[in-house]
Amino acid sequence: MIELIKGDITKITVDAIVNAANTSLLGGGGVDGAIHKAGGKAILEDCQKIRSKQGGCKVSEAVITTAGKLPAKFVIHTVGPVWNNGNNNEENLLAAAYLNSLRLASQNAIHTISFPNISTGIYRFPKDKAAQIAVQVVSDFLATTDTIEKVIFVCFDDENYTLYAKLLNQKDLYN
Ligand code: AR6
Repeated sequence: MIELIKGDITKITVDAIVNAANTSLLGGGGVDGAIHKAGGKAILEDCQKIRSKQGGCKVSEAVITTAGKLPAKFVIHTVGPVWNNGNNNEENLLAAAYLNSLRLASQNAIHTISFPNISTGIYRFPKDKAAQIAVQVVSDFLATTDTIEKVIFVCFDDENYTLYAKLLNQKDLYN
């Protein structure tokens, strides 16, 4: 099932929280900053271990760490694309970021997972396009998995919340 919540992703209890990270995995602003701040240094320590093994995380790929003090078992860090007028395969890269996060979650026996609106802040991906991609990829994946039971879209701003509410209501009509 898919749930929609407006609020702060660091406050919601799930098995795994997805982070909209950058390729360095060293933290940043936006939701990344909030996750590292609330989760504490254990998350950064795990990220540094991953960096020394594989040198960070490429755009659209995903890695998994502890969730530190967050109300979750894991954080899945993925890197969305920076929007550049749609000329750099951004839509496919965003879809792959969602898909790779879901695959990694299911490989780690994660049943509940929350997503922020990846790339729609500092990376400037158009919110309507991003919401359509997120809802499509997640719905398609849920139809193929027994492991993941619940995906929560956590919207921080009103614009994203309204876009997701509309899309998810339309989906209900089809199901
Ligand atoms: N809970 C849920 N959503 C949030 C929160 C929160 N606490 N804080 C912000 N958002 P952004 P990006 C929303 O900029 O566009 C970082 O510096 C926000 O309103 O966090 O993928 C990284 O290190 C927006 O809708 O991520 C990268 O360098 C969404 O989260 C870069 O930003 C994503 O906004 C990644 O940029």
